Amino acid sequence: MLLKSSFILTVIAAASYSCQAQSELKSPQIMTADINMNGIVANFMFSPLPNNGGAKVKVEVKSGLTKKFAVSPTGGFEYHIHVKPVGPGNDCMATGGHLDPTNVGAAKCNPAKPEQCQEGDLSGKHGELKATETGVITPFSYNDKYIHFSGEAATIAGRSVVIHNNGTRVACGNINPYGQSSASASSPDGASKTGSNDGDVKTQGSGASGGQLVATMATVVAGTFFGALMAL
Ligand SMILES: *[C@@H]1O[C@H](CO)[C@@H](O)[C@H](O)[C@H]1NC(C)=O
Ligand SMILES: [Cu+2]
Repeated sequence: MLLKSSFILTVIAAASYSCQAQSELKSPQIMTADINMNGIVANFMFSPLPNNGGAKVKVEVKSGLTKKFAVSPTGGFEYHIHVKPVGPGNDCMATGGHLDPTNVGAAKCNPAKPEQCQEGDLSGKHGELKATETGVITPFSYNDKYIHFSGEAATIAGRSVVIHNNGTRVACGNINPYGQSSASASSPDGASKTGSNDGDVKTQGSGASGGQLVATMATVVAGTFFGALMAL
C-alpha cells in the first residue's frame, strides 16, 4: 500500500513536470544573457512580442565598453547571437558563428532591410554598442521582428551573445530562460580565449534547444508511468 501510493505520487510528479515543460514550449518566455568577462558587464534581455512577432531586446552595459578600449574606427562594438553556448573557461570561440537559420551568410547587413540580415546580427540590424568614456551604456531597447523563441534552427534558446572589438571576440554569455542562472559564462577569470575575427564563419542554426529535449524526455517518462498506472 505504501509502495503503491508513493508510486502514484511519482507519477503525479512526473506528469506535472511534463505539463510544465510542454507549456514552456508553447508559450515563449523571456530569455536573458548575462555577460561578465574581461571587465565587461552587460545584460541582454529578450522578451517575446505577441503572435510570434519577434522580441523586444533590452541592452544594458554596466562596464567595460570604453572609448579607450575600442579599436574599430567606428568607435563601436559589434554584438551578435552566436549559434552555440560559451565553452569551458569562458571560451567565446566555442560559440561558433552567427545565428543564421536562413543562410544569409556574411553579407553586410543593411539595417533598412533587416529581413535580409542574419537573425543573430543584432549590431548589423540595430547599430553597434557605442563606446563611452566610462564604459557604461545607458540601457536602451528595440524591437526585432526576426528573433525566434522556438524552432530548432531559429530559436535563440541555448545560444549565446558575443561582443566584439573590431571583430575580436572580447566577451560572451549564454542565453538562458529569465530567472535561470547562466552557469558557465560568469566565472570572472580573465584568462578567457578571445581573438580571431568571426565575420564570415558560415554557420546556421543547428542543435536542438535543451528545453525541447527535456520536454520530450519528460513526456516519454510521464507516458510510461501513465501506461503503468493504467495497468495497476
Ligand atoms: C580592425 O579590423 C580591421 C579588419 O579586420 C583591420 O584591418 C584593422 O587593422 C583593425 N584595426 C585595429 C586597430 O586592430
Ligand atoms: Cu559575433
